[in-house]
Amino acid sequence: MTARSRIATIARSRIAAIASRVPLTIGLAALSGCAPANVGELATEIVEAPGATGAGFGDVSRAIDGVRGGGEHAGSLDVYSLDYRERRHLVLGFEGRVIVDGPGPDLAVFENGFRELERDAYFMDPVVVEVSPDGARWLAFPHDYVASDETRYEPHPAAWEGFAGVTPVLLDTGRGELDPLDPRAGGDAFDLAELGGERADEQALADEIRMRGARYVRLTSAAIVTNPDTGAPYPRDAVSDGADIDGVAARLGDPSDEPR
Ligand SMILES: [Ca+2]
Ligand SMILES: [Ca+2]
Repeated sequence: MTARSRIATIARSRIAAIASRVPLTIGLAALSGCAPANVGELATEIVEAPGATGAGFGDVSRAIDGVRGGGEHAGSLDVYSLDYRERRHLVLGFEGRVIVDGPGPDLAVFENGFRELERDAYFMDPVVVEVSPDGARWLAFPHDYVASDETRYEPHPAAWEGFAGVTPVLLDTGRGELDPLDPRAGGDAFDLAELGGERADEQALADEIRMRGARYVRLTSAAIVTNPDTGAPYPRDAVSDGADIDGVAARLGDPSDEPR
């Protein structure tokens, strides 16, 4: 048994021990009380993971097994790593449920970027995030690299508007009750309300997703996506080798033929 799983086992048995001492009435009161329920639920379905090996950072189950954020200054190792060769993207789903548009962010992506201690910079693997109602038609959340020189890599989250993989992850789903969509969870949040595009078909797809929900999320390292402002792939950190996905969470609902 690894140290980590031993700790998890101890934690579970301790929770069980505490729970067994709590009078049932208090438990029921807590359930029906004022504490807001977590609204963000983790993606638990692997839809596409080309190049996954099943071992180490090629083990795609690490993208659906909970989020183990390393905090402001460290990256999680509980991640599935994309690369620029075979593991070019990852598609996750919600086992038939759909992401719905509610107040504020509806989706959060947890990668493993962190703030460096030695210099004023972040280590990041920027990610383009797309959603789809059917796995065939995709629409990216608006994103824009706004560095003064877009041919050079800028190691600050502010330069990467609308990308995932740029904000440290504070959430650890193994402890506590923090909503994955709470800003205190860290990671990068997205709002279906902001979907759109310049073309009519993009607008129509955005409207459809807002009305009926999105079934799938596709994550692609920005370094293999073309920046329309330069015509070249987005620049990357010299030592980056692809985004590392710890998990994805979303506000979910059941699919419906009726507009929401
Ligand atoms: Ca929203
Ligand atoms: Ca994980």
